[in-house]
Amino acid sequence: MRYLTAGESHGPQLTTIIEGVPAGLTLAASHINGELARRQKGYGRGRRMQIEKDQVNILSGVRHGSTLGSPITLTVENRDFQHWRKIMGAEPIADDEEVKRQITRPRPGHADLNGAIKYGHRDMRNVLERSSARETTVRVAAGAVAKQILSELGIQVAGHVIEIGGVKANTTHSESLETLRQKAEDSPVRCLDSEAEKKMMKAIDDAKEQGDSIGGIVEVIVEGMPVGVGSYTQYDNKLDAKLAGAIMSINAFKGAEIGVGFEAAHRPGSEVHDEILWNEQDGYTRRTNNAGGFEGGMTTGMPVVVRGVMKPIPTLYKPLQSVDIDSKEPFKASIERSDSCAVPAASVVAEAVVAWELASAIVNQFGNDQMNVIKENVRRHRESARDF
Ligand code: EPS
Repeated sequence: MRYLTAGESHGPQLTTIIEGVPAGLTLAASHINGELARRQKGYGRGRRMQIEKDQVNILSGVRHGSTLGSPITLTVENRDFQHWRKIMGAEPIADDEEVKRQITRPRPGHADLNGAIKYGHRDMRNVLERSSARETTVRVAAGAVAKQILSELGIQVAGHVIEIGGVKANTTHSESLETLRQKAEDSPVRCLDSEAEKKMMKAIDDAKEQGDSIGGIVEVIVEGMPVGVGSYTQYDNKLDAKLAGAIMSINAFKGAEIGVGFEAAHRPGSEVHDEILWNEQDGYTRRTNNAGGFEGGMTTGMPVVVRGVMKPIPTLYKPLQSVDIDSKEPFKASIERSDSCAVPAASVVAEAVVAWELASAIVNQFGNDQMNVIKENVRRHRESARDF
């Protein structure tokens, strides 16, 4: 499966075209809209999210609630476009008409300067409109389709926030994935630890008051993956590597880890590797899950645990030092409306990109035309893996 996205943050709409989704998958706008709404929430979001009411239009590839196997086109309207028609319109403007809201003072940490140099844009709006995290809207839409594939195969995905602005959540929890999902859903910062939640909200308030922004860490957990998805045979077949790449592709993400991740550097092997057990009901299991569900680039059948770190959003109301690219004079960077913290929303994006990679790998490995065939192949594979 693959998909492309298109659209500018303040342009008319965002679009994704998804190819390779098997025929016969149950899919309705409601599956996607629920995910879009989750991404819009989260303490620390700015005013833009009060303008947008993200709703998907399914324009191809689905008929009577079921996928056809043909490309699926999904679009989401940018309501804010009505305020930006003149600035973001596709039509040429008259020579004597001034382009409004030009940006010539790049924001450190954003794509502004590098993108402007690369594409030769003197107005850096031409860069920021596409580099904006608004694009994650349709990545979440594509992820919702992937989640639907996983769900039909009995695979569940949940995400939560484990750190914001240096406030760490207690992550020793033993709830079921469903309880974890529900708790995260009920939290304004998608955090399971109610003490940490309050401190995170305070940290966001403080950052906002100071015109600053803060980042954090999100975690995605996936239960029910069959064993042996992905492969050790070639670098680009390693599924854990694809997950790391997917996490790093989310706007403002600077790192990814799987299982104990960087912590493995500090532990002896006896405290890292997960001992192997077998019982008749579950087949092979592990005493621990330090590997985060991966060995040799393949799933172990234990829960997949992926974390990603998001840097603070680079658009600051207390702007950092920059240079005006026209005058070359030192200036404070441009001030644009922004969020003071988007980590809770980013955890929904992280779920989407992880779901996408896992669903793609399953579809590739277990036959990719018809959902029923994939279901049957996965069922048989689970059975033979248990008795292996
Ligand atoms: C973003 C800036 C803000 C955010 C935006 C990402 O948008 P605006 O410039 O319109 O205020 O709200 O995020 C979204 C629009 C979204 O849907 O998540 C940026 O510069 O990356």
